[in-house]
Amino acid sequence: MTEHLVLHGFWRSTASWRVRIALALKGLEWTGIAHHLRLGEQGAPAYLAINPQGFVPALAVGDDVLTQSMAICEYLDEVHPEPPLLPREPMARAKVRAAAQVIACDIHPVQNLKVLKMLRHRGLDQPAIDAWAAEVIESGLSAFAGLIAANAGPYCFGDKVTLADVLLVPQLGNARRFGASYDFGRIPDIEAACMANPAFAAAVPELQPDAEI
Ligand SMILES: N[C@@H](CCC(=O)N[C@@H](CS)C(=O)NCC(=O)O)C(=O)O
Repeated sequence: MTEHLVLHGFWRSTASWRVRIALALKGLEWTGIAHHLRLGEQGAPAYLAINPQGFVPALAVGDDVLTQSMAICEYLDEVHPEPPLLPREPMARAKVRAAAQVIACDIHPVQNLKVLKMLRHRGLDQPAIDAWAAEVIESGLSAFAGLIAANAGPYCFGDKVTLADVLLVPQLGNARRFGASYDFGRIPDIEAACMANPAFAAAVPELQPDAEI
């Protein structure tokens, strides 16, 4: 029996967006609970009891709770193996994880809301903060493009969607928000290929019930 899945997220959170894509790729039903990040709801005691980091997403699986979007995506992939998000072969698997981690570990944490707020508290004005985020995103995505350059398309790693695509598409949403360029190598073509997939199309922020547009 599949346990009930509840996604704690926020429409514009790219880490929540990753999980929405993974859930849709796996064809899983879920319900959502929105935590408004700009209003600071991620810091409410009731939510900190769910995720002491005060970050979305968190995925409740029955009575259990998972945090960290990459761990959640990999959990979903292990419990619902089709279609796979990671290749079986260890070298190929490690390369997909490495590309995904460029975004999850090296780009996103340096430009997430918490860090941008810290910059504001240290005196940076909004244009300087946006420029910080854009610089981090552009240098990271340029490296990401180099890492996958030799692979065939239409996706990051050939003709199957992987975790790298699941991480890339939301990060491009953040690139647009901060006015960062992402016209590096195959990246725009990969986004177009992903967005033709209904799972990616359904996961976009603008279609979420808590969207403010
Ligand atoms: N490494 C975490 C990052 C989660 C994260 O940074 N979430 C952001 C939204 S995308 C958040 O909740 N920010 C709230 C804040 O910075 O206060 C993951 O992948 O789940």
